[in-house]
Amino acid sequence: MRRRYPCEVPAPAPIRRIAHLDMDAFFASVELLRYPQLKGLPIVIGGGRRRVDEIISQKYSDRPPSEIPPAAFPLLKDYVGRGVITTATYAARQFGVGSAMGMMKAAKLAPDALVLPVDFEEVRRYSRQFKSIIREIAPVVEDRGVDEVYIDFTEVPGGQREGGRVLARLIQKAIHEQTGLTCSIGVAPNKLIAKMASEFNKPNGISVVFEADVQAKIWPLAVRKINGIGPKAEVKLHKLHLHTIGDIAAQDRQWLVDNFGKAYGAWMHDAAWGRDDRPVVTESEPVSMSRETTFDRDLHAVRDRAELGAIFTDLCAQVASDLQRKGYVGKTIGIKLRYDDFRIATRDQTIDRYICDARTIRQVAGQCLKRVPLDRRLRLIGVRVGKLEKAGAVAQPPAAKEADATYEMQGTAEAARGNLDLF
Ligand code: TTP
Ligand code: MG
Ligand code: MG
Repeated sequence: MRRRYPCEVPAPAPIRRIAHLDMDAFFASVELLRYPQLKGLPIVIGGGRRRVDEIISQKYSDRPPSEIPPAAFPLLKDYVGRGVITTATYAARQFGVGSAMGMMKAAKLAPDALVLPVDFEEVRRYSRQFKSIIREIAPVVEDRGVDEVYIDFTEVPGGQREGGRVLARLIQKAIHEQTGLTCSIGVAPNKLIAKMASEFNKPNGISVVFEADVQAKIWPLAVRKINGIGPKAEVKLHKLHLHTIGDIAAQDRQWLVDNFGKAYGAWMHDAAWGRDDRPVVTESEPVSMSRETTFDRDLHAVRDRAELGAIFTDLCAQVASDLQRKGYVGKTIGIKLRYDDFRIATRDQTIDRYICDARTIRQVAGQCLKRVPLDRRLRLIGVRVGKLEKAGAVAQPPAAKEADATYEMQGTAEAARGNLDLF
C-alpha cells in the first residue's frame, strides 16, 4: 500500500476573501501630515475658496508649516464664509460634526475646532500613493474613489490567513510606514459585506467577517448601511416597518419584489442575506468628471451676472483640463445648481460627438442653464461631463474652429430671441 505524504494532500480551495479599504478622515489626515502639531485637535476641512493656510504661512513665512503654533490657526466660530464641511478629524466628530454639515451649524457644535481648506493636489497625490502601495502587495485592486478601494485577497499569498486579517495588517502597516496615514479595512466573503465591515472598527481598524457571521454582525445594522439603499428606499422601508437589515432578510423575496420592483426587490433580498458575487474590477473607468463651487455669498443670476458668468466659465475650463489631463472625452454635458433654499436643479444635454474642450463644454452648459429657473439666488454651481470614453477610443473631437462657429451662431440666435442670455 502506498504511503501518503503530507504534500500529497490537496490544498483546500481558497475561499473568496474580499477586502474594502477606506482611509481615515482622509482630507483632514492629509492636512495633519503638513501640520503634525495639530494632531489630536478637532479640525474640520471645508469652506469656500479662501486659502486659510496661505494667510497663515505668509504671516509665519520664516518657519516651516510644522512650527506654526496651533493658536495661529483660525477657529470655526470665527469663520465667516459659507459652504459645508468636507470631513472632520475624529476629535471633531466627538462634537457631532461631520461631512456635509453646514459650516454655520458645525460652528455651533464645535466653536473651537480649527478650519482648514482642502488641498486637492495633495489629496490626489496621497490617493495615488496609497493605492500603489496596495497594488505592490495585492495586485487585484478596484479603485472606488479618492480614499477607498476593494482588494481581492483570495489568491494573494497569505490572503487566507486568519480570514484575511494578516494581509490586512500588512497593508495597513505598509501604508502607514510610507505615508503616515491610517486606514480601516473590512475583509469579508464579498464587496457588499466588506464595505460595511470596513466601518466597524474605524479609525485604524480591521474587521473580519465570515459568511456565518452575517446574522450576528450584519442583521442588526440599519438598512442604510447597505451600499445601494439610499434615503428614498430607507423612507419606504421605514414605512413598511423595516428598520434593520435583518428585518429585510426576514421578508419573503416575492413580497420585496412586489413592493420594490423586480430587480431592486430581489437585489435587496440578496443583499440582506449577504449575497453578492460582483467581481473586483481592476480597471475602473470614471463615469463622469465634474467641478462645482459653493459661493461665499448667494449670487443672483441677473444682479451678479458678471461674477457668476466668470465662475461658470472657470468651472468649464477646469472640467476640460481634468478631462484632457486624464485623457477622456465625453458627450453629455450637465449643470447643477443649488438655490438659496437648498433645492437642487440639474440639467444635461447629450451632443452628437465626444468633446473635451472648454469652449464646447461652456456652450452646452450655457444651454442647460437656460432650461432652469434663475429667479432665486444661487448657493452653488457645478459643471459635469459624462458618458466618458478614453480619448483614443472614439472619433476625435472636431477641430476647434468648428466648435467656435457653433458657439457664435447659437449665441446670436438666443440673443435675437431675447432669451435669458446671461451666460
Ligand atoms: P469618506 O471616506 O466618506 O470620509 P473620511 O475619509 O473623511 O472619514 P472616514 O474615516 O469616516 O472614512 O470620504 C473620503 C473623503 O472624501 C473625505 O476625507 C472628504 C471627501 N468627502 C467629500 O468631499 N464630501 C463628502 O460628502 C464626503 C462624505 C467625503
Ligand atoms: Mg474615508
Ligand atoms: Mg471613503
